[in-house]
Order: sequence, then C-alpha cells, then structure tokens
Amino acid sequence: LRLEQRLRQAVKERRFLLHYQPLVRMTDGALIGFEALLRWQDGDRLIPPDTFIPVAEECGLIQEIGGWVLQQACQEARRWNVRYGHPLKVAVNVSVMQFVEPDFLQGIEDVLATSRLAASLLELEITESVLQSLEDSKRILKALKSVGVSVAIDDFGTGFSSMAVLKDLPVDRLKIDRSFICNIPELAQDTAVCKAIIMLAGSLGLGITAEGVEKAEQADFLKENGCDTAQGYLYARPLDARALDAYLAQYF
Ligand code: G
Ligand code: G
Ligand code: MN
Ligand code: NA
Repeated sequence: LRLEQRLRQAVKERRFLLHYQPLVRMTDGALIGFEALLRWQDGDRLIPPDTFIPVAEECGLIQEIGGWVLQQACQEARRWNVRYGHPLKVAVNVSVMQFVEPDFLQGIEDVLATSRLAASLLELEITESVLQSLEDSKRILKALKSVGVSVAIDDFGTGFSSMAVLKDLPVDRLKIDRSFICNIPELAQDTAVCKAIIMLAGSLGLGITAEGVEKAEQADFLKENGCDTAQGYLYARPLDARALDAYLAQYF
C-alpha cells in the first residue's frame, strides 16, 4: 500500500503515540518539562515523524494528526503536574500548515480548556518557515501570547529568518539546531555559531534551548556561554509511556 493510504488508515485508527524527551535547566540540572515527539505505530514498527509528517502535510492529514498530538500532550502534561505537584511544561511541535489554519487559535484554547493545563505550561515549537507569511504569523503569535502560551523557534539557524524579522516577533525562545551542537567544542565554526545564537537570544530577551546535547563537554560549553535549557542523549532519550513513568517516579 502507498504511504499515503496507510497513513490515512492510521489516522482513522489513531495508531500514533508520543514519546517525551526531558528538558533540563542548565544551571542546576533540574527537570523543567518534556518535548513531545510523535511516532506512528505501524504494526510492530515505530515510524519516526521525518518519514510521514511531510506526507501528512501534502495530503491534508496534518491538521487531524496535529490536533491529536496537542490534545494528547496537554492531557499528559496535566497528569504529571497533578501527580507530582510540580510545574512541568510540555513542548509540542506544530507544523506551519497547522499554525496558519483559521481555527488554530481556537483549537489551542479548546485543548487548554479540556485538558485543564495552565497555558503557561504549553510551549509550541514552530520552524523558521512560518515567518514567511509574516503578517499572519505575527497576528497569531500575538494572540498566543495573550492566551499565555509560549512559542519557541525550532531548528534555529537552519532556515533563513533575518534579524530584522526576528526582532519584531513575539516569540519566547530559540532552539539551536542539533547540527550546530554535535561538533562543539572541537569545530571552531560551529562553536562560533552557537555563541552567536546564544548572544542573539540574550540580547533580544529570549530563552535558549540547545538540542542534541550528547557530551559533557558540549553541556559545559553551552552552560558557560549562557544557554539556559538543554535536551539530548546526555540527559535522556525520548521516553515511551513506561519509561516516562519510571523516569518521573525516580526523579520526584
Ligand atoms: O523524534 P525525532 O527526532 O524523530 O523527530 C524528528 C523531527 O520530527 C523533529 O524535527 C521534530 O520537530 C519533528 N516532530 C516530532 N514530533 C512532531 C509532531 O508532533 N508534529 C510535527 N509537526 N513535527 C514533529
Ligand atoms: O523537534 P526536533 O526536530 O528538533 O526533534 C528533536 C529530534 O532530535 C527528535 O527526533 C529526537 O529523537 C532527536 N534527538 C534528541 N536528542 C538527541 C541527541 O542527543 N542526539 C541525536 N542524534 N538526536 C537527538
Ligand atoms: Mn522540536
Ligand atoms: Na529541532
């Protein structure tokens, strides 16, 4: 069967699940929340999002899948927060095609209402590509801010957002793409790029998350240079439901 047909069937049968990767505060190593990462459960295989998100976007399935992800992630986050009595945020990836849908905002408000998750604990991750329809994006970002949801620019540095655009956008955080992290501190160019992004975020008053941190030397470098949050195999892999419960139980 073609990927598209199989994906349609999967949407009908809700054959998806989320893994959660810990987000860690660099100053003291505290757990501050999780990024939700989508997987497609296809028989006994777990298909990663890179393989099917582009297809979902092309064939109009991304809204339904994205809506499920948001609902599921907020519900889960609410469950951790009630259970452990500690404010843990959840970061959810949102595709551009979801973001510019006319009812996107209403969908966010509905999900917050039904899950009863505090808006301040939801962070949406969008890519630089949303900045192409700049006027729409600005309006949506302002509305999200008024709802109290925060927004991070994911994979930062790989797209082409200009400084001029960035300075006017009501976003809260930049996430440095993994490709810039993996060769620091050995590779001088990547080290320079990471420093520059951290400085940029700092001077614009934005938070900064490093993704794909695998080695202690990377963490040390990032921390020394003022990066506030990290995520990567050094701390934990994305966790399935069972591993997540074990992780939380052990952490608290
Ligand atoms: O978990 P993994 O490393 O395989 O994720 C690969 C990419 O897929 C990441 O860039 C991530 O941003 C994206 N991704 C993960 N989950 C979702 C999701 O729920 N929605 C969208 N649109 N992208 C996702
Ligand atoms: O949203 P984004 O595209 O950035 O998704 C993060 C992706 O990076 C996820 O697919 C996750 O599985 C992956 N990832 C998370 N931490 C690490 C890491 O330390 N090393 C590598 N190679 N991949 C990671
Ligand atoms: Mn992400
Ligand atoms: Na990323």
